[in-house]
Amino acid sequence: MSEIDVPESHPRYQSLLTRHRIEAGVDRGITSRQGLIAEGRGEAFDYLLGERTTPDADDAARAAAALLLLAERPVLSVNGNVAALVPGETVDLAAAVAADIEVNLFNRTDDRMRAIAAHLREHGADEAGVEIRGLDADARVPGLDHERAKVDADGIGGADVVVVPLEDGDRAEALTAMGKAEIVIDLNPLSRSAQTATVPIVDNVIRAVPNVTDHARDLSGASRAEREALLQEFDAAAALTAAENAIRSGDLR
Ligand code: PTJ
Repeated sequence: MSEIDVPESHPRYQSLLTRHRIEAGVDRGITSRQGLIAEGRGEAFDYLLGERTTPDADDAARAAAALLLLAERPVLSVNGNVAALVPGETVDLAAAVAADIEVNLFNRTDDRMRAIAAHLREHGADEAGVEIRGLDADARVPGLDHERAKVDADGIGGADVVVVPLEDGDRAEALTAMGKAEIVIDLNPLSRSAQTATVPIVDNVIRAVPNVTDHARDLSGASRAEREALLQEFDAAAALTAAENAIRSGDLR
């Protein structure tokens, strides 16, 4: 048995675990109620994908790992859904690629910012030497007129590569305009964020984050040239088309 009293062999195990984590996130003041709706939207795409990491999503995860290892100042952006679904896994990824984590919320409140930072610390951020940012909010992303514009100057503000999971919005485009590269994790290949990403990963964040970590560990001994070659070979437009085709031909059973 696991945290949801359902055996891991249950055919809907992953989906039930995901729902449970989101519900618990809302109860703890980490996830917004809109996060429940966002989860439902994601689940529909995941259902059509067969709730699996496709080979194309796996290639994207490897390219993302290469990009993070090439980065000088990588930052993983975390919202209320990501904090509820993959807190420990996000800390593990940050540690594997020497990234900071920054809490960045669409429905920003001081209470939620603090609750999420505390939740990430409970999942080992301090022990792993991972910095949790976002509370200073002493810089702005130009061109955004909502709360996601608030960033830390020494976090997302100064980053060269930003991981943007689970967000159908205009921030990825605004970050590109600032000269940053983005890795977007989103189950909808047509979301605005996925469409503008340097590396879009069309996969459930619950599978994608640990997968990028595995690739990063695997690439830890690779040379700069090898990492650059991986990135060069990656074709974002082709990856998005492959994901869309997989979803459109997906099975509804
Ligand atoms: O915590 P906050 O205040 O920052 O708010 C976070 C949410 C997620 C509520 C907010 O960003 C939002 O409303 O997002 P959207 O516009 O619903 O976009 C969420 C995107 O993530 C959609 O394209 C979904 O398909 C996708 N998605 C949902 N669940 C998952 C997912 N992608 C990957 N893994 C998931 N588990």
